Amino acid sequence: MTSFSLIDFPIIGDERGSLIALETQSIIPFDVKRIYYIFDTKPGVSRGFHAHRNLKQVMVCVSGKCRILLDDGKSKVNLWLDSPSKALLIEGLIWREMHDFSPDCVLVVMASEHYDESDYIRNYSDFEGIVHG
Ligand code: T46
Repeated sequence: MTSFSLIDFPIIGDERGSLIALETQSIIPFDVKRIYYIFDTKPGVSRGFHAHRNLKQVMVCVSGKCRILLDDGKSKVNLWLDSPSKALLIEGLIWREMHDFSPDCVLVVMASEHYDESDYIRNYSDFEGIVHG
């Protein structure tokens, strides 16, 4: 199963500017149970450094940008979330890190489950052990 992919949110634009509408099951491919956002990140701070056992998430920078590192245990990919219409879907066992937040970054995350600390794998060796069996 592909564990991450980019989603282009359709922009509804007119002479006044732009609007993006997100509906579950069509644009967001799961029922959203939780929304959180990360903002006012201090300079030089990185976040994440964990994987999830059973969680689907869509994340988008509605303002500013940040760099996301994704690691499936075999290879690592870096990508920038730098547009309100460019979202990232993560639905598998993926180690994620967020770096290089711009001062104006507001990273919005839509999640398929309520917050559950037991769903987190916060130790990289544990992550590798699970991925490689
Ligand atoms: C993820 C990345 C992209 C809550 O109480 N409820 C919540 O819904 C969340 C997300 C966090 N928290 C608490 C848990 C910690 O005490 O807020 C504190 C900071 O959470 P954390 O260190 O996990 O934050 P990040 O930025 O490292 O990771 C977050 C999400 O936790 C995670 O699921 O994928 O953003």
